[in-house]
Amino acid sequence: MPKTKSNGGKNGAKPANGSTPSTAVGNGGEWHQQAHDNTLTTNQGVPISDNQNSLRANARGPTLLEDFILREKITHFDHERIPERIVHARGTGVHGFFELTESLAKYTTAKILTEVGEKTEVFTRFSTVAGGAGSIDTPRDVRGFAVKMYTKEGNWDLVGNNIPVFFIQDAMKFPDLVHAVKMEPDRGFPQAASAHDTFWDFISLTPESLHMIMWAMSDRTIPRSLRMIEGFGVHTFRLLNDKGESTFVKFHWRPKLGLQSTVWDEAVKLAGADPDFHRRDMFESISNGAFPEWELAVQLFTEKQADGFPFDHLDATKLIPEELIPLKVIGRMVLNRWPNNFFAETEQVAFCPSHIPPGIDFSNDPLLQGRLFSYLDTQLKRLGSPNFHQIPVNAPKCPFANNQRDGHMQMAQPAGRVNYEPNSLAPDGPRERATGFRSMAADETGAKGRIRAESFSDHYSQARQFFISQTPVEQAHMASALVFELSKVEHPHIREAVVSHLRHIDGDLAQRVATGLGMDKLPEPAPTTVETREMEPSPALQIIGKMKDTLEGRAVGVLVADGSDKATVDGITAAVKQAGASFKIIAPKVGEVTLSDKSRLKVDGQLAGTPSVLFDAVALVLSADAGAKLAKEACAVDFVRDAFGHLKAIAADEGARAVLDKAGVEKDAGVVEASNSKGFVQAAKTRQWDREPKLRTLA
Ligand code: HDE
Repeated sequence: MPKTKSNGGKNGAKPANGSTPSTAVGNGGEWHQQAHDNTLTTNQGVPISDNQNSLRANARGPTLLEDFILREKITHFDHERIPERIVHARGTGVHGFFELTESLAKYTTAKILTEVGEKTEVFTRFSTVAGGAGSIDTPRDVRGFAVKMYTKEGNWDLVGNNIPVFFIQDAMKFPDLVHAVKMEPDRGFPQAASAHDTFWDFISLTPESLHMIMWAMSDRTIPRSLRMIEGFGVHTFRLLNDKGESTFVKFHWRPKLGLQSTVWDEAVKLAGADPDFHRRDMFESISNGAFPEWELAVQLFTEKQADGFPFDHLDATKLIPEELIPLKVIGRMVLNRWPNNFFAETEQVAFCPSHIPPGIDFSNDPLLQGRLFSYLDTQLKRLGSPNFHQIPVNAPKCPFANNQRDGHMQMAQPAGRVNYEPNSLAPDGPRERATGFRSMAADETGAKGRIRAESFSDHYSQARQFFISQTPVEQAHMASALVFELSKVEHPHIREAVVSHLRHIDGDLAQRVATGLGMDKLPEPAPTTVETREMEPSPALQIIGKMKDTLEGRAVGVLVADGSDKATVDGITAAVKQAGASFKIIAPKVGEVTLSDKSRLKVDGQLAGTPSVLFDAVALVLSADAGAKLAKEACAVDFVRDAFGHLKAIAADEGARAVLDKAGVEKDAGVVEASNSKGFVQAAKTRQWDREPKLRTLA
């Protein structure tokens, strides 16, 4: 056999697109870009002459152990993965900044909350909870909303969710909750789904979870975009001022684009159409300079006020209604820079609720107290070293110094002989300061024990308040979500047990779910020691109430084909752009189409691979010929049928009528003439809720 040697990409060309020199650690722990002349090297800097072939005894002989280049490359590859997060494994991270607009100096010494106009760098990671790192973006699930703020006084990690309450009251139950929701241990499924027996079994036996279940069954858990979710610190925290006085605080992030969700059938189809829907949406927004923004708002209250609440502010299954303690907006967060490297940043970022600067402190919430332990522990497991704070995304951006030394992957090279304190040998070395972090000097009295406070025992009143605060559309979605989830539960006694809890929340809801589950009669109400209290509805708990009358940040799909009318296409795309939305041109084939005036238009997506679930509204501009042809194409008919079924605005011209007819589209306020671009934009700003009862049976 002749000796052959493929030279692969070794043709003297520049390295592959986007390939940049690796970052390296310089002396003193400073990170810098190494000078690089495009030579491929080993990790020891040895230039590599052949990256295609391993070292072999002869052309067809065995590979030699001597091949240190092969061994280094394969070994590194074998070790590329680190343990994924046990929860929140699937995430999307973005850099940005926080800017304070109103000072809280009266309440806290924390500079990030007192220096108005100051911009603080942040890294924010959004996540689903139950699925693995490679799972879909659109399951019905809570979204994590974790913000690392690199303040002048140390990192502050506000590790929250898009729902203001949690399933459980005590950290002791967290492993049980997570075991129950993740895939079942014998069969290894379902992935990223709560619709299975073990989850609902646990829930049915954990009445404190019912308030969170109401939120989880609402459309909050099927968001349209990570740019359109709220964030909540969930627990009560404390602010401490210079006199050592404490004020309780709850943190809220509110999206500038307003809230927006998908409908369930859409979320299901999105999972197939684009498993990375939310990550891609964020990536594209950042790439296009449409930077998502949130307001930071606080609810501030005193111990005395808290004592007067009809629930315990230390109980994470309760929220403080905005009607009781209004929100005060104090700043804004803008996300504007995509990470350079997903693994280095989004995967290795290590959030810990215990990371707080002076002037902020914890409350006694037993869930928070458990979290203060868990996150540091989990980072040690995942990142493998107590030096995880040296990874650039985790490192504070203010100076930090102490006498901690050594450990796996120590990157710093602290000079000198002093690594202890007190010392007399390094008078300039790090010393404690009176202005440093202090805990609230709280008096703690009472008997030690494994006790759940009596004030934590009302599990249904706020669940009811949430349900009765929703619009009828949202209530119907919740009831239908419960029917969907419980229909996947095999054990009838679990379904019944859940309905028995719903009876304490709302009789009508319980009946609708029972009917949806085909139950002959309602099960008895679950035993309880605390009767449900009637509370005033709180419209702030709705999604529909928090939608904005805008198309900003949304996306429109425009279906065209050869012969489409140019003026109509131009009219729609211009109106969409002017409304602050983006659009994509879709056609039966990629490349270009020839419009009515023979001009050519670039196509962004092929019809079969770009279904309407990817858009907030769609427009069809088709010649009579193209319309007749596409009426026979399942993907074109589905494009329209789904847009209609998902309650979206549809603009269509005369030629597109054949496709609309085939899809069974009936004229309503959301179906507009393609020439009426203004009307289309207006209709596209909302979903056509009135259409829904005509299309599907909701519980
Ligand atoms: Fe977490 N949670 N959690 N959690 N959590 C983790 O930490 C935990 C809870 C939240 O983007 C883990 O780094 C316990 C509430 C977010 O990297 C772990 C308890 C809230 C993220 C952990 C809770 C959250 C996590 C897994 C009950 C909303 C993702 C990987 C006591 C306020 C952060 C990791 C990121 C991640 C433990 C409850 C939010 C195991 C023990 C309540 C957003 O440490």
